[in-house]
Amino acid sequence: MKVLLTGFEPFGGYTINPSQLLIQALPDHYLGMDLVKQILPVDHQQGPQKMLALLRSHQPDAVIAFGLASGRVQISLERVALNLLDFPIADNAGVIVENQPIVPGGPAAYFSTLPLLAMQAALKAEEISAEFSLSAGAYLCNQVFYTLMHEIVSQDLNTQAGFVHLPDLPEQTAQASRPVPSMSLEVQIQAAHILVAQLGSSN
Ligand code: PCA
Repeated sequence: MKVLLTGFEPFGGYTINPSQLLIQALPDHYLGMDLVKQILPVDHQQGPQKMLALLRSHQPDAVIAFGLASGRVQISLERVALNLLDFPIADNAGVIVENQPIVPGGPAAYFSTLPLLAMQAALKAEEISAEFSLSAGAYLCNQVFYTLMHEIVSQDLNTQAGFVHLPDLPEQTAQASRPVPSMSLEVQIQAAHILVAQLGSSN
């Protein structure tokens, strides 16, 4: 089984992104699976293009895309990708896209096909708190998530796929003027292993 795992480069004034550090820390092989690990640019053109190129060149059996959602308290298992670009801040190319579809005329939304129930239960069993989320936002993470699901459905691929948002790392929040929740990289890396181990489960 081949699994594509992606993270994002830093954006929005941060110098680090937990999803990048997490991807870099994961092994190349785990539980008999080959893990293809890649970092995506926070760029409304290059980010989705790179995801599509990776899908086409590696033809993975499963994809878990990771990104940072600053302020989230738990590992957030995203349920749905929306056909909407409405950036709260500029991407790393300096572009803000407002109130546009990702795929004009495309479906309003796609559901994750990852085994989210099994993933949440497995995380909780290891005392890592995890929630379901009904919004991956309207920025790059949602754009890459929607692009990924749209390609799988349009090409009729048999690929399990979805998106997971991560909390900030403690070092990202230390200088904040108000309290911001965080989760250590060590726990986030453990969570990623648990999520990968659940691939192939049916729910
Ligand atoms: N988080 C952003 C984009 C890159 C990332 O790590 C988002 O939630 O859209």
